[in-house]
Amino acid sequence: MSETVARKVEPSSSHPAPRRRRHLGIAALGAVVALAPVLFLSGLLGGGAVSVQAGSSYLPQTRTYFLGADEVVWNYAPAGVNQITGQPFDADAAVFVEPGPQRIGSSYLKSLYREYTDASFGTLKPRSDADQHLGMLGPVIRGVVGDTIKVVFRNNLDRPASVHTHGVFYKKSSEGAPYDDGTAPTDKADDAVPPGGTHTYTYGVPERAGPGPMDGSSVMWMYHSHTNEVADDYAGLVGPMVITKAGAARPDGTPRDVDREFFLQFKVSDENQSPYLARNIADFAGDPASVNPQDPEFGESNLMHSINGYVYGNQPLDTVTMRKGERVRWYLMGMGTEVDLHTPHWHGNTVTALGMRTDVVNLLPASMMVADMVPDDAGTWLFHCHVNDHITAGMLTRYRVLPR
Ligand SMILES: [Cu+2]
Repeated sequence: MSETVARKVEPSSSHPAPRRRRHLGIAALGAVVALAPVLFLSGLLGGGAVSVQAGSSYLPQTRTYFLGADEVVWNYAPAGVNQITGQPFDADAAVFVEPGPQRIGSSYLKSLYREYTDASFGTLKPRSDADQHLGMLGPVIRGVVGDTIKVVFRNNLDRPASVHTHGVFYKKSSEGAPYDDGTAPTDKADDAVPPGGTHTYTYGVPERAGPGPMDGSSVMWMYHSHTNEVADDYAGLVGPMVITKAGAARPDGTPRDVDREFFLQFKVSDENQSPYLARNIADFAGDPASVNPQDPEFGESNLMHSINGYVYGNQPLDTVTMRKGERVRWYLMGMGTEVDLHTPHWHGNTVTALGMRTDVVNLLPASMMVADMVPDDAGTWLFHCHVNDHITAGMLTRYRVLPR
């Protein structure tokens, strides 16, 4: 299939044509097993001695998450209007969100990670108010340096999938990625969990998975399916992970010196490369038989310039609300391909990131960025990718700072 997609009718001055537009776009905390109060854990998962902050009284735990990969119909624009302008979608926006005879519109079948209450995978764990902003992302998986994290993964999809994490310590049986690594078949059950299958991934959290010398009290990692990595990403199988310094965490693993955490993924979600493209055409286009998947205008309409799966400010504002003076930590991540160069910009307030004061940070595919904000300016503020083309295509949201 051609991956070359030309932009729909745009002045050549601003969009020289032809252009390559791959614009794509846990209590579960179940089993919490307190081990002995240790300052040093030896042989964690075979990873050798792990220092757990001399002087800390932190009791390392095993945190267990029940993670399903589910088929979900996701609407990138649930409000049905452009919530940045406060107006109905204009012609530029309609390309991406309005259904039509040869348009899928704003709803697509996706594969999403969702959290369940237990190993029966019969009951979804309700998302807390604090997690409502996650949108399309999987649940936040948390650990503290010294912990062990277990992810019990159930594949409810019709194709193989996996869980591959960044940052934490894993053996080959928990890497979640198939390639010729010379390992035995017993170490490959994690690579591609079959439809209906279950696999338990085990991760150590040594010091090298936690905050480094220049970090704050917590760092971000990500997890995603790595069985068919590109298609799995465009299907939507991605989520955030946070590791907090021992001695700096609340019992639930959140950093004590932070009042609110937000996790936002900037991605041009290319629905043309989703494994569900044919089904999405059949289910959502007005006249499926007339759709030509190679048509550049059709291709363009499926490039969803989204933040957590929302376009044109459709992320509910209530879910990204904080108070003046609170200690707010933003965890941002990129994903995707060469069009996924994003520069998230906060209006109204500043952050510190990488030790510097700024109000714009940089994201590339699979970048992870932590930015701390103590908002001093109340109001409803724009938060958007500063890449011009991405602004036009809807990669914008809002955040709200209430008075103290
Ligand atoms: Cu961008």
